[in-house]
Amino acid sequence: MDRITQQRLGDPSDLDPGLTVTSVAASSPGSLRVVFSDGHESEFEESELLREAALPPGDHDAPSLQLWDARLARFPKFRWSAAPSEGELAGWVEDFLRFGFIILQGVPSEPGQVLKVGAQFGFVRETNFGALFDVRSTPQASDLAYTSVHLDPHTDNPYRTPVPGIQLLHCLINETTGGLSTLVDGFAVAEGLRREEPAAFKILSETSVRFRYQDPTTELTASATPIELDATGALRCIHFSPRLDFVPLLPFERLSAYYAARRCFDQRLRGDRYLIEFLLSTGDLVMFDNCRLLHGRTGFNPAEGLRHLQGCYIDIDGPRSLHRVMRRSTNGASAQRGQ
Ligand SMILES: O=C(O)CCC(=O)C(=O)O
Repeated sequence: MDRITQQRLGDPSDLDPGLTVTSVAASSPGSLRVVFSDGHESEFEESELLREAALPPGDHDAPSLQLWDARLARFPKFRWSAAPSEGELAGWVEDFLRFGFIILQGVPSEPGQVLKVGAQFGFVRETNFGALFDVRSTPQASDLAYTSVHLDPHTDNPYRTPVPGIQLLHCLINETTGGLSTLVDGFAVAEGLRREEPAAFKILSETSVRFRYQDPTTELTASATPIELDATGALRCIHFSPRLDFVPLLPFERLSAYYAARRCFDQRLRGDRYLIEFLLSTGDLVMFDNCRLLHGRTGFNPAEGLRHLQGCYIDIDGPRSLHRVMRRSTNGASAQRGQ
């Protein structure tokens, strides 16, 4: 093991498969001396071995997810600052990891500001739409987001590999009476489906559908199950965009079952039980996990005035890394104080 990088210098596959531990003895308080059958001896911290052995797979050190529905009483909303204190930033990140979104208020309504907020949490992910994209109603739009129509809850860019992890939308101006933002906790909806309609849940987690995007210079396509699970059966990512999915040719019965399941999921995503609706006013910014939450908006009338948001994507692991690094400095400070 390299002491500085904490990375292994040797490959475990090169060890003798018959290698065993021949003795373990306490060498000093809290330390163990382990002798192996090839004669190698090593010193281990007892607490480190126990901590490592107890780790469950996945994001064990992130705050637990708090699944929510339309009854969500307190929106995770904060006053934005260009130079937040460590405590403020920790609060933003923790609520983001718990609820899958946060709303930041008081972000200066200047073009490009969304990139500065994105950079506070991680690395901006550029796509064919640019590092930053303008969400406003335009003629000849390349995406329905750039019109004034109502958008049902969807995850962004399911045709991209990997999908953008986190999306930020910053309101520069909204002079219309419509254009309300909507969010749904896709994980809460999927867990509800797993409990109440297990056959629908199963088919949506086993049937790959194709998503496609094309414009004059770009053609992207990717396949994914609408509900993606990890090896343990836990939810990993929702891939759902009612305007972009193409279902493969399947035996009739399976296709009918798939469509029934899709309808059931979609009705729950759009229904009053799970959906929250709110107005993004000038200076408000919403940041959400594009693997867990679905977003949309109500339609608006551009004749009433301007509605202009700017958006960007950042990688999914930025806030998770930030959370660990901040905990590391808190733990370090406690250790230094002898706690
Ligand atoms: O206009 C909005 O509020 C959302 C637009 C949207 O869905 C998107 O940019 O992905």
